[in-house]
Amino acid sequence: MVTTSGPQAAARPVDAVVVGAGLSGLYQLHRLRQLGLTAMVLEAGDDIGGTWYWNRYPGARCDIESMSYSYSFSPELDQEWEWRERYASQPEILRYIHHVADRFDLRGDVMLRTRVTRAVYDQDSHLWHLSTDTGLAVTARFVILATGCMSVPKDPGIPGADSFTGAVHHTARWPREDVSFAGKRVAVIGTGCSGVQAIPVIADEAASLTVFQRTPAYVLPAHNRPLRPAEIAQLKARYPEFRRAQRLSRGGTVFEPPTRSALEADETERTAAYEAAWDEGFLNGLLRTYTDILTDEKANETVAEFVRSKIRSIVDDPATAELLSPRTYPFATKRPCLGTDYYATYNLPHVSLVDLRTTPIETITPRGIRTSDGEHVLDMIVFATGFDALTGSQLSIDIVGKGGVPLRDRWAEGPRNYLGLVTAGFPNLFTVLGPLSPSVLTNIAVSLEQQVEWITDCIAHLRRNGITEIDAAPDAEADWGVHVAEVADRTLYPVVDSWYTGANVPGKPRVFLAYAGGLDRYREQCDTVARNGYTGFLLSS
Ligand code: N01
Repeated sequence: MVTTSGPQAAARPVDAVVVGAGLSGLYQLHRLRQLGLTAMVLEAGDDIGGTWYWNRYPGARCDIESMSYSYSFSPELDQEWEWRERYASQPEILRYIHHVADRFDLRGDVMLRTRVTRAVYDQDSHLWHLSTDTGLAVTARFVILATGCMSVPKDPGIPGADSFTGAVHHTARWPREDVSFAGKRVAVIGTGCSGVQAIPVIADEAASLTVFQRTPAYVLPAHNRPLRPAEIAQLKARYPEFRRAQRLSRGGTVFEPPTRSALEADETERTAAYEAAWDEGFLNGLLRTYTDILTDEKANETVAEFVRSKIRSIVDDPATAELLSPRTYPFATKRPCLGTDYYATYNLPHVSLVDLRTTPIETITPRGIRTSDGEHVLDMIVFATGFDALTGSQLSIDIVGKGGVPLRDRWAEGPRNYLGLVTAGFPNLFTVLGPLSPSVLTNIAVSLEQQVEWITDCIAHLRRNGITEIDAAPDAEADWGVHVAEVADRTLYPVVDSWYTGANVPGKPRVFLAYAGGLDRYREQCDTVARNGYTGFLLSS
């Protein structure tokens, strides 16, 4: 009954199609196979790796420690893979993903260079019909969107971009071949995590680097270094226990939760706590010093000012230090960044900073970038301008559910789904790391395993019980949306324009896009739903 057709049709039928061959998609394939399902992964890129395939810009590196940011499902894999650095570089993570694909023999079911363009649900047969840009058509009972939370680069929308005669690159679509900056006048537009990682590396080689900044980031030092054999051995010895702790944790990383408000501590104590966190070099180190950094503006301001004091102590020119100091939004309400030598880079004589708040870009010209202050002549422009996050990758596929309703219409006022997993009217279509789930607020390596395992168990349950369709009940979906918003409203997140709220993309509905209640609570809710027979879902045979 389940068939593939079209010019490059695969010979075998599939029960499930997974879209995307990144960390989520590959693990989903592995689990579906273990269940005895036939599954195929359709991947737009010409190799596996997802985020770590596309984001190969200079300096790209994970900002969660390597021994935490990796699959936990195989104790053997944990023991045999040896991470080299505290924070793994993009090439090292890509090597790891290739190793996993080989070790679990996953490549045979991955179809590369195949972008899913349309998915239409047939209500009578309970099957999804997928079309791709190669002409391949696939029919499957289940579709799992493992399309990533940051996979559609945002159009920076700067006029004249096509007229530039030099080289143009986007950090999220970096070419596979080496890009040389030697002797070049380079511009970077954007100072989010991608720009922050690329800027010091580009500055190392370029003749000149001009950074065009609209909003400064809070950048914490990574203190990256090679891992010592003894510490690797030590963690490997207790990996099972460590992995368990990660799974039960709030955000997928293991730490001692804070117990006090920042406002209960005096300034000396607070500064000591912040200094210790700064010296440790964890992305969320400062966030974890006190309980209320993300919920109380006054508490938050104590950290924000601490970071500003660090910027002033590193950057020689006080005017530049001030421009680099975030003042328009609370700490961590836009994602903080982990950097290496980021602020010190601005002390280099060939590096300059353009503040787009006072001198906005008017246009890109054939020779460079013109701001209200004049033209900057350039050889290369690097866009580090971010993504249409969380919903972009799903809405870039023309998904049509029950009654011919397009997902784009269903989500016209923001994403709707139940548990971040299934949207009502789009049965048998699951999402991993999608909107309204913990995803981007957690260590996604842990989050994706939780969701993939839940989806796999759910599909197993459906098959065991002869159920052909699972859909989200509209009232359960509505309640989940309310819950996600309520939890977000207890924090400072929603007040800020960021990609978390969709505000970085013109015309995108302004909704807080992730579940801020914690992975531990989220897991508990998902497990309870499953244990009680998939409450809130509509099951039909
Ligand atoms: O994108 P961003 P990113 N003119 O949206 C500016 C993950 N990540 O690719 O803030 C001028 O954060 C924009 O300015 P503003 C991580 O989750 C992880 O850097 O909109 N400027 C901002 O400065 C991260 O948060 C790692 O005012 C324009 C920047 O471009 C997420 O990906 C590494 C502009 C965009 O920052 C996204 O990070 C890298 C315009 N027209 C990324 N448009 C890890 O380490 C945008 N900007 C795992």
